[in-house]
Amino acid sequence: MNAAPPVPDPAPAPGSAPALDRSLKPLPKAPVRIVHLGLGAFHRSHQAWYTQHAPDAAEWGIAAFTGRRPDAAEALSAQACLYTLVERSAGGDSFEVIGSIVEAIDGADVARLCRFIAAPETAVVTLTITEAAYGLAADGTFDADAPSVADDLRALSAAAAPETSITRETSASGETSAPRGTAASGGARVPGTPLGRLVLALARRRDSGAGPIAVVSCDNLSANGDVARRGVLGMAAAWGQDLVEWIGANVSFVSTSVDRITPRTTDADIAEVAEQCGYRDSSPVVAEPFRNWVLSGDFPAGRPRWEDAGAVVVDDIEPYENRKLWLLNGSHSILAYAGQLRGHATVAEALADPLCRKAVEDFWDEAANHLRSEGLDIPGYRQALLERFGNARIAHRLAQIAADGTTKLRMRAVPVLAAERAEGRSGSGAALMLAAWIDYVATAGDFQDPLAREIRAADSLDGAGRVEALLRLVNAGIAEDADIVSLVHRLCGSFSATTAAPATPTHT
Ligand code: CS2
Repeated sequence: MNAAPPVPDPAPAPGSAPALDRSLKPLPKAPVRIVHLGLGAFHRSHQAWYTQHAPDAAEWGIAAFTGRRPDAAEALSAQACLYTLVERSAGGDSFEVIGSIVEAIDGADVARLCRFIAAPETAVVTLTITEAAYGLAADGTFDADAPSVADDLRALSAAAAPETSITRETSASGETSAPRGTAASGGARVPGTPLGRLVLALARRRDSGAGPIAVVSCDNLSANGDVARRGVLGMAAAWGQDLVEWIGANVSFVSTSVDRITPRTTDADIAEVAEQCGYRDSSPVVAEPFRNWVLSGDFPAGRPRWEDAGAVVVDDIEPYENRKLWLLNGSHSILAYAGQLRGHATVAEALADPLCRKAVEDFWDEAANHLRSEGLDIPGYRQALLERFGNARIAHRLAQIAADGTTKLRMRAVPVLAAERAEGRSGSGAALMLAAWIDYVATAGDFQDPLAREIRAADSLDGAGRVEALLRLVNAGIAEDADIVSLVHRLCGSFSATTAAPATPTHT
């Protein structure tokens, strides 16, 4: 079997373009050995790319499940799960068909998820479920009271009861099927969160005797493997101590740092693929040429040789993770909030604004004080980021990055702020990121955040009380420090559209 990247036939005349899957020679599909939760553009530009480029790709197919909606699975399934990766550099685009995803499935199809995870061939579960989906409270502990988590805890506890049909069905045949958000036939509700679904499927794996497995978080969280473990064990407690113990002994939680800028696909991208490749692809994905994957942890049932495709396996992931989370994601958040306040729409536009650029550089200086491990090459990393962010052909929308601010700022601003203050400095660069977010939520008509309701309530207060209430949603510790509250309060208003930029303006 050969899972090497397929090569399209010569392009047909524009206008009569066949669908992508029809224009390729039929491809052998690798057997499913990886299950992915969170089928979105980033998974397709990153883990699916690494899997396709591993030398043993022919042995490792991915069954990818969507999150909230079935759309991505339907679109991909309609073209045999093949899609085009458009690698977009400042100089031009190149195109590659990716075939490592072999099944694309609606996340609500928990029966299929249970079947795949209970199969002994399945060795790895990867996750891109977003930072907000790990069920963490502002203090980093598992938040059993969050409404979607509480629903799933009830669902899992009901499913674990021997008399419920969900248990009978999953243990007898591997089938646990119910329409989205409704009860399974015997009355037990199917979990709706990714981790709730994963716990149900892990219970099935335990019952089937398929043995140990690795869960690999690919979300932008520090110590994401530990966070995933906390979330999974928190959910599993509702099922019972026996499952908690089985997971403790059989599930390895791998931490990773993932990197590849992947803006949302636009209609223009779809049209470009049709024109350049000569076939119709409803679901291409656009990404920058740069990619990076650092992994740390055990794979008890094996994994593809991702390191031969450029992934890096390390014993201590923390320095890499912090470098990426603080320097890349942290500055992304500054640009997202400050940039939109200044009227910009994309990362490249915001970076070209001297006021935003200065905020980024100041924050980087602070973060660099705490990135001291050997080999991190912070100057080189910063320079590369300026080039990556400056790639204006990648229209990376600030509105996309601005989502889920409470969860993201907890990882991106708070650790640098705390580390700076612990060394006797103000941490004003990190505080400015928080201030920009506070100004942004006041002006943004609509934004996505797991705590959107609480943000609206806090935002209705005034003055320092408002700042304190908003900071509390990010991290209780910073809200309780009067000096930090007053620093952030003073920095609010720094990015109003009329604030004068330093010399050499490039922005109108
Ligand atoms: C971004 C990330 O949306 C965001 O929060 O900061 O998605 C970022 O583009 C990726 O982590 C790049 O690897």
